[in-house]
Amino acid sequence: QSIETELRRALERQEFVLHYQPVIHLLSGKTVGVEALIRWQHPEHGILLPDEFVPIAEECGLILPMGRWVLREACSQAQTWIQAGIPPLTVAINTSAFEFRGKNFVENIRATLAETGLAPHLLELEMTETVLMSDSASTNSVLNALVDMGIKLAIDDFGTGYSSLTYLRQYPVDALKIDQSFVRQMTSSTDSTSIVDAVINLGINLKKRTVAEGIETAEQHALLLALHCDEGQGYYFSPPVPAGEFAALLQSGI
Ligand code: G
Ligand code: G
Ligand code: MN
Ligand code: NA
Repeated sequence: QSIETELRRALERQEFVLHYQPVIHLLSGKTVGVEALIRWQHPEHGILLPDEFVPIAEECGLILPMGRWVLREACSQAQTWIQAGIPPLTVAINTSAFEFRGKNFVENIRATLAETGLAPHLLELEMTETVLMSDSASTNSVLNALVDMGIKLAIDDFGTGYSSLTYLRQYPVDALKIDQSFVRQMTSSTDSTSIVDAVINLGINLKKRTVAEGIETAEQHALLLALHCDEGQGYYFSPPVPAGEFAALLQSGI
């Protein structure tokens, strides 16, 4: 059977799960957020990563129901943590450009927030530069509707797309997520260090939060702190973990 059929069935059988990676405020060391990342618990192949099935879901349109599931699951989990007494964390979800263009995208988010009770300012949507490059009146109105609702917007993999900086002026973005390729090369390549430094300064001047991705070493952590990067995530702090392990992770004071 086709992978498309399998994907459809996996949605029905609830074989998808979200793993959560903490986002740390670098100066205080406190966990201030969490990024939700989808995984497929395949009955035969074990845990599959999104690169193996998200592109297929985008091709066949299943990304729309999948995205709605991710949104509801992440908001509901974030609200569950709040009710358990964990200090409120911003929950970031990855949104595909296809979802942005889908009908009822904004209304579905509004309904999901109402249903789960999560405060809008605790939801952050991560989108790639591609979404912003489509430069249409509808992109603008969708983003403004989200911001009016109080939702946060972040540009994922910043620096790897077309990198026209025009959209930073045009769209109400809150945060820049510095791609892990720059972070990885930072301590060996002065060019990468310069790029990271420039992005952080762009963030400071435009009053946007900067979040470094893929921090793996103490050296990278120290350098980002010295460059005044606001937040970071990566294996140095914690890999993405199942929801059940996340509370323990916070208590251990990563
Ligand atoms: O850890 P990782 O293998 O989870 O993520 C790989 C890629 O998959 C990343 O580029 C991430 O943005 C994307 N991704 C992870 N979770 C989701 C999701 O729920 N929806 C979409 N559209 N993309 C996701
Ligand atoms: O594209 P996006 O930034 O959403 O994807 C994040 C991806 O990076 C996920 O696949 C996640 O599992 C992975 N990831 C998170 N932290 C690290 C890290 O420290 N090192 C590496 N190599 N990957 C990481
Ligand atoms: Mn992301
Ligand atoms: Na990224």
